[in-house]
Amino acid sequence: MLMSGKKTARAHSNIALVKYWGKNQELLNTPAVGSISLTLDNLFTTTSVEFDHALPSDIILFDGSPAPAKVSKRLSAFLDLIRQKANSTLSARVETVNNFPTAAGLASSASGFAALALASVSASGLELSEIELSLLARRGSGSAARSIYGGYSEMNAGQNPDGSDSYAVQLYPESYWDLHMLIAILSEDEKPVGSTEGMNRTRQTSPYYSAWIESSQQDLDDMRDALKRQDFQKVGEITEQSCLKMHSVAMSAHPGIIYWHPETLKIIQLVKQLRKDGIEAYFTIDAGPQVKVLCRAADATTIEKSLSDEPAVSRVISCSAGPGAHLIE
Ligand code: 2P0
Repeated sequence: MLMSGKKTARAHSNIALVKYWGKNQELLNTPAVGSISLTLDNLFTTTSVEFDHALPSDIILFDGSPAPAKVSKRLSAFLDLIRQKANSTLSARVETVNNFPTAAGLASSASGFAALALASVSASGLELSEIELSLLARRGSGSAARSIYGGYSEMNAGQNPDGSDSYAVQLYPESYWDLHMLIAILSEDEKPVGSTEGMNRTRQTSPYYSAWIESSQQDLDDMRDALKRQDFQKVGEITEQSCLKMHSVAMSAHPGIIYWHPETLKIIQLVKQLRKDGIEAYFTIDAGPQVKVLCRAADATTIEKSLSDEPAVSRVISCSAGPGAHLIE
């Protein structure tokens, strides 16, 4: 292995406008549907990796403390993919820090595995293209494949049995359009059902799963077209519809998976009221209770104030489009 010392990478979270929910192959972590996302500037993970002869096994620090066993196991399994590529058996020291609550539906695994992919690839001396990095990040977490890129990205579900066409590409850079995403934090608790488990249960038990898969292709086509035309109303409408369909299919699993809190619905109603009042805002929700509000930059301050005034909202994180994964000093 060509050792390159300690390398540090930063990757930003992304929020899907057209959602991914369901896997084709669990081992290769290939998604059953494509997805389209916006990478966010103010939510990110910073990760350092150093491969070291002196280490008997991987050491993984998460926000300054030893990572829980489940997290360490998942990260070490990911590092095994790099070791395989680099033909090495060296253990690594990994330090990873999120600037936002972990595992509460803020896409921490997206920024986490994108940062880990870039840092570990460069610490091992490998040189990979963006597509190769996206393929690798996908093995850690499906949504991480999109966080390799800044701005607007599209993940292909792919068809190849080896997963080789299951990667994301950038549709537009962060400078393309001045959209904002306001994240209303309702609870910072860890979600009750992880995404991977939720997706598997949905595929195995929901009677609506095939309808979800079939209808997603049209959402992707429509979203690509709306982004191209910068048709904000259309982008917002598809975003809400894709979110509602994703949660409906998860709720119809057995046992049903409900990520929403009562306050989640309250914020949905607030967003609808804002629209009635002439302010263009659209909601989306991931595998957690938080509501993300998509809006134009010019309306962000007004909407942020409305959200902050809600007693259920503990804080609002205001984001615009963010950059792709990059190395830092
Ligand atoms: C998404 N989510 O498209 C969807 C919408 C959450 C709801 O991708 O199992 O952590 O690691 O591939 O990427 C969150 O799931 O799942 C996710 P795995 P991931 O953003």
